[in-house]
Amino acid sequence: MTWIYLVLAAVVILFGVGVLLLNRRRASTRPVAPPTTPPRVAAKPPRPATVKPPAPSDSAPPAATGVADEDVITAPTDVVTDEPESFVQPRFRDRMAKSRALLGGVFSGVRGRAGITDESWDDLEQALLRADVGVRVTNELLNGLRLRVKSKEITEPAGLLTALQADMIAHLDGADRSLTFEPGEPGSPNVWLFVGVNGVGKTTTIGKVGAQQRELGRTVLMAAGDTFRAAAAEQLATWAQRAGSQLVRGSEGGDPSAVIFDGVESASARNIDLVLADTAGRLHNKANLMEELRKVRRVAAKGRGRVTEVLLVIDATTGQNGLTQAREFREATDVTGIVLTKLDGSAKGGIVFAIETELGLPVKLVGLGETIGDLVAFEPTEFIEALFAE
Ligand SMILES: Nc1nc2c(ncn2[C@@H]2O[C@H](COP(=O)(O)OP(=O)(O)O)[C@@H](O)[C@H]2O)c(=O)[nH]1
Ligand SMILES: [Mg+2]
Repeated sequence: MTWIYLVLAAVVILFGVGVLLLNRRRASTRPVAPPTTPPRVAAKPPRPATVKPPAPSDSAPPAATGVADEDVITAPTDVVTDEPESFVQPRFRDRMAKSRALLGGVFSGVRGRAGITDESWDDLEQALLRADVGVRVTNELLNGLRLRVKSKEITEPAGLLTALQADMIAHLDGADRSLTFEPGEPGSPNVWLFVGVNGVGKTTTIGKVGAQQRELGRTVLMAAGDTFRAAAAEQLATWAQRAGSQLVRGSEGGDPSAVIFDGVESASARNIDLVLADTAGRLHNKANLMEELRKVRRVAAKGRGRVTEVLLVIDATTGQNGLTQAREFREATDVTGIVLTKLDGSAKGGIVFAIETELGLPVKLVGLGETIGDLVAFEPTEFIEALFAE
């Protein structure tokens, strides 16, 4: 008889274990909603994705050539719970000493004269041109002021400088500088693409933007589309960790479009709000690079992703050279805005005028340093006041 009891007991235990396992499995396949206010947990490094090198394809986007499941770079990490490092944003006036040094001396020279003389006009013209404001805008600004001096509306050097400051602000005012984020269906992430030549600060900017967007309560995935060097993905991985974001990366030399495609798919599957897509700033030749970018753009919007920003990153220290590069990028992709980096290290802050006038694109963000908080929204009034500050 005892053996009957033993068998019965075994059956009951097995049944209990079965029910337990079943419940577990159900719980683990349940989709996890993205946290609206992310819970505080200790920072943990994003687990690097296991990667299968994508099939080489230079002529068409992977989706168009039918990316087989096994070609897709394996999905990244757990749902984001990590918070970004905390940060403080600098003010323009704290970081623009170089531009101010260039203009400030000239302004005080002009102010120190008894009246408005030919030298005053020459000094102002020289200073604006040296600050890279550009010939066109410099002429526009000074011609307007000349008329007002002629009509005796302005009679004093101090008045001239006040008017110049106001005109410079007015010149930049009114542009839409907001970053477009369209809340939509769950599983349909916004994609912001970052383009620009090598070394301008794309990867660093993505890190900073990621941290800011996480602060706004959005979940973020970074896609390491710069497959040109392995170190580029490493660098982005570090930023993803600091910014509390997920990461999708491919293999060195792999197809950038495939990485970005997979980034968007991963984000979509995990209801992540925003994909920040990094790209390479150089390829074997310029035509190649531009074709690559067109492809990346197409592929990013292929699935459920919506490309709502294409941000062209320009290094402020390169002055007018940056403008020539910018024109090529604008022709290759539909750029929606400019990120002007390294304004802290540049005396050529006037490039903002040249960019907006020559390219017809708004400067949306400005880099004021190398740390995670050193990216600010572009504010014309604060910017110009920083240039004129004593
Ligand atoms: N001073 C300063 N340095 C910056 C800024 N943005 C980026 N950098 C530096 O510029 C260098 C190149 O940046 P990176 O993001 O790798 O450029 P990428 O090649 O375009 O991705 C790095 O040393 C960054 O720290 C900025 O706003 N100010
Ligand atoms: Mg980079």
